[in-house]
Amino acid sequence: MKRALITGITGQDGSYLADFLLAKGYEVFGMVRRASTENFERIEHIRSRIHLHQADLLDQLSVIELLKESKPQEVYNLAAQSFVPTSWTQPTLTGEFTALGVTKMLEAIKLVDPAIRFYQASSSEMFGKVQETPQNENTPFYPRSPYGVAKVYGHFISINYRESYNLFCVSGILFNHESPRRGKEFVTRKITDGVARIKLGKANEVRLGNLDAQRDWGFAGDYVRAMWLMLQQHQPEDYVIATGQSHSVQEFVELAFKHVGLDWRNYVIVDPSLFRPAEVNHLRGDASKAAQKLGWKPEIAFEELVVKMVEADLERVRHT
Ligand code: NAP
Ligand code: G4F
Repeated sequence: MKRALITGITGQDGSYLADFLLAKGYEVFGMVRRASTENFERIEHIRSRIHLHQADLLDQLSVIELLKESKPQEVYNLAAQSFVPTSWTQPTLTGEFTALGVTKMLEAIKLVDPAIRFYQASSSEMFGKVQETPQNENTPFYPRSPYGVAKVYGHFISINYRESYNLFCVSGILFNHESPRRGKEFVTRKITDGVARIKLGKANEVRLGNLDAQRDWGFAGDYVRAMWLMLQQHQPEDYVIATGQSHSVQEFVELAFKHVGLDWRNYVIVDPSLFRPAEVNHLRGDASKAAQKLGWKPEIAFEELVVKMVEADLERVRHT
């Protein structure tokens, strides 16, 4: 039985990846940080089938001990301060988690078992002020937030440990991916949660920022499959994972409201306080390398994703 360790298992991607690896027959270990109240909502359904260990990416010794205890063959490093706006209000903390945390994990792997295969959660946010469209593995980075800058560090330190110590490190440069398990502060989930609450009479409006921003949105369940595929290859390489199509925030809003028979213009308020100090205006990925080498392609299209998220929020809000 293969053993995998997931950091960030309580997050959106960590929970889908745990589902995926369990279905593949893996023994799954998850790193969780101590909190005064448990935050295991997304993994409640598999709690009895996974092993949770306390450690923190900020604490080197705890990461080393975690690898010694769990003895994984594969490590998926998904833990990060992942919300872009918070990276402006907590820039050094974001750097500690999202950038230096990667080095702590790589150092632990080098020390405990250099044969471990390592996946780093890189991000399309690294392309920021895009230098070409669509973006592929060779597109230069131009991050526009402290989060994006931290992810560039994590990306290059993974490449550096691959080249310096011959570790099996891969980075998945993932474009935005969403699901009913997405955190409610991210724009897609904020919209679908708002639509559900408005439709069911529990809210009158939803306040949003820049409706013109465009993203290449896919489904998180499809994207965790790509993470696993990257670690099964003979050579460690980096891959862009994306749908190849982008849509504006406004298009997402229109579809979500239309699905419940409402006109979005009656409910959406544009709030200038939600605009960012520096915006990433337009992202669109070219995942042809992943299609060719991994045989990966997304299975859920944009419209289906919007409907899936609205329906899940309607169901949840109805029962709360
Ligand atoms: P998420 O839902 O925000 O989950 C982040 C996870 O990281 C949570 O489990 C969180 O634990 C954990 N974490 C944060 N700081 C930690 C620390 N110091 N020690 C231990 N655990 C810590 O993020 P996601 O959407 O699943 O994304 C997963 C990864 O992919 C992140 O690295 C993100 O930056 C990256 N990424 C995401 C996307 C996307 O569109 N979703 C695209 C590209 C890259 P708590 O539950 O305790 O807070
Ligand atoms: O949903 P968002 O907060 O995601 P963002 O900033 O693209 O970051 C996500 O994707 C990255 C991959 O590219 C990940 F690395 C990162 O961890 C995270 O998962 O915002 C999307 C867009 C932005 O342009 C933002 O300005 O939506 C715009 N937006 C408009 N109104 C809003 C809002 N974003 C949020 N969060 N809240 C709003 O009210």
